[in-house]
Amino acid sequence: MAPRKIIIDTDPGQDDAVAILLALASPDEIEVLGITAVAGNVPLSLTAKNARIVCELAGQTGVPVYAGCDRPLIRPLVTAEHVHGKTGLDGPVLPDPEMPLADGHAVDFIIETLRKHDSGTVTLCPLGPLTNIAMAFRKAPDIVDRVQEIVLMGGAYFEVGNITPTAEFNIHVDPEAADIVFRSGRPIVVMPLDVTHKALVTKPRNDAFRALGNKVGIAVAEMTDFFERFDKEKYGSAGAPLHDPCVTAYLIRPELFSGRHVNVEVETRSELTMGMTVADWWGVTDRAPNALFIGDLDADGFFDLLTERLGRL
Ligand SMILES: [Ca+2]
Repeated sequence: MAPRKIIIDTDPGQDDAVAILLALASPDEIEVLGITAVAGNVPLSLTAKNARIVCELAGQTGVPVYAGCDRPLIRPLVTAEHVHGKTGLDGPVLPDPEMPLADGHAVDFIIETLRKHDSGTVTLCPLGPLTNIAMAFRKAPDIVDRVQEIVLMGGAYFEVGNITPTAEFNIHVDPEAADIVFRSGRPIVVMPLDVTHKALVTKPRNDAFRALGNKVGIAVAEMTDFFERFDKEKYGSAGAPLHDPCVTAYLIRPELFSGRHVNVEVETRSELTMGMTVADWWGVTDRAPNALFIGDLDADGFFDLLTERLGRL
């Protein structure tokens, strides 16, 4: 089977970095057409830089990286340096990128790519706030039906929230954008906190990254060392959750994940619960299902896959 064509929309972020590395290490299954940066974990200037740092770490400087929206559709930007550090990629010492940003705006790249390829052959993989994707859908409504699938990290139901008591960061930062995406009518797969909080980098798993001995394995181990202090303190968990790599792992081995096809709507009005993903997990409404909402994963299978692939870079 031909590899699946994807665009990674991202706000790196250590876990974004691992998600990108996993994709770039898996050319038999995934063809990365381009990477589009968005403001999120850190401001756009840093996410656009970090995306290129990650491509260079993977030795793949031919992947075009575009800068996109520098703020949410209508709200001021909220960032998460308290989790990811000042650079967004705190942990390893990595050189500034030499590869330039690609010319043009990320939103136009998304539009042109969807128009250029056969309808139904390009999957969008948002790993940050959904601003770029929503802007593209608004600017060029003709592309919406051309999207094969949207596989995204965001939201929560049982885990409720991480940036507010009821909202996950990516959705909270730009709830209006998330609302546009969830109403798009395209097939959506959601990796909420409910599953990503089960993808924990325990010490033996991080030791396995380090033991790969290559530049990538050591950098990922060092990113995790930094990233884990936040979740260990907050949740008392056994290690850092690898949120975004759930998206790229799903593209390679969907059988590692399980969930329910349910209705998911985004709260955009209540200041108290802004950005909450209201998932009808128990089927108590007659609202039509619009997303496969993932709830569980085979964590050992996930980390076996990830470690094996990082070893290829
Ligand atoms: Ca992210």
